[in-house]
Amino acid sequence: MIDLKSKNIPTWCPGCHDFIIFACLQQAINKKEIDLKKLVIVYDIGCSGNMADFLKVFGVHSLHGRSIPTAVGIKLARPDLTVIAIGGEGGIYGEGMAHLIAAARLNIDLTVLVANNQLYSLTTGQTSPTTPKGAKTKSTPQGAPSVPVEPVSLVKTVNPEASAVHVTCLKPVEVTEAMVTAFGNNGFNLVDIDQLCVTFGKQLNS
Ligand SMILES: Cc1ncc(C[n+]2csc(CCOP(=O)(O)OP(=O)(O)O)c2C)c(N)n1
Ligand code: SF4
Repeated sequence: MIDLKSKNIPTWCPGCHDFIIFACLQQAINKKEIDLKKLVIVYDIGCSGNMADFLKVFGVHSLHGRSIPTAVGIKLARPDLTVIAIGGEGGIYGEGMAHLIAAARLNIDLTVLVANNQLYSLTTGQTSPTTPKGAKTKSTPQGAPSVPVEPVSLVKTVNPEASAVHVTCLKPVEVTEAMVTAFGNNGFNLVDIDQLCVTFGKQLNS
């Protein structure tokens, strides 16, 4: 197995499920034997996006909500590359939602990995598009007012040919397998990953 860790020690809180996604992603890249010279990972802004500093692969640390258009641009310019976007649900289902829909509808050949902790965690735990209705967060002390978005159904609705799956960090083998499958598919792939934020999200039972 090729060591994909950079020299930087991860700064995530002890126990954060981002460590699991980090490990699964390294395993999946190795299992799929992706040519590292032809791999680009685009990171969103957020705790999950901080993986940009911890992985030793080519990549772009993009803007909040803009990892998908950055990834789409790379793929259109260099179709020979394997392109992965990774970010939190705040970036990808909130500010970046229109980009998710556009890339899925166009069936752009890339994989979007979402660390879905139901919160804006880097900014200390505000409600996000997947926070359960009624859940108390820093910005919704009386309970979140809206029903959460359903990303897998949403992607399948705008493009039935696209691949969209939901997995959880509580089952890391399934997370790795979902990534391996997505990397092998042509077309658009969403892997929505339940990821517990141990610091701000214990009340959410994710
Ligand atoms: C354009 C823009 N809007 C907002 C922010 C502030 N911001 C930085 S991280 C973040 C929340 C990230 O939440 P999420 O995408 O769910 O990732 P997590 O930290 O939970 O992994 C926000 C709102 C920003 N940096 N740029
Ligand atoms: S704030 Fe939450 S998501 Fe961010 S590193 Fe800490 S536990 Fe992980």
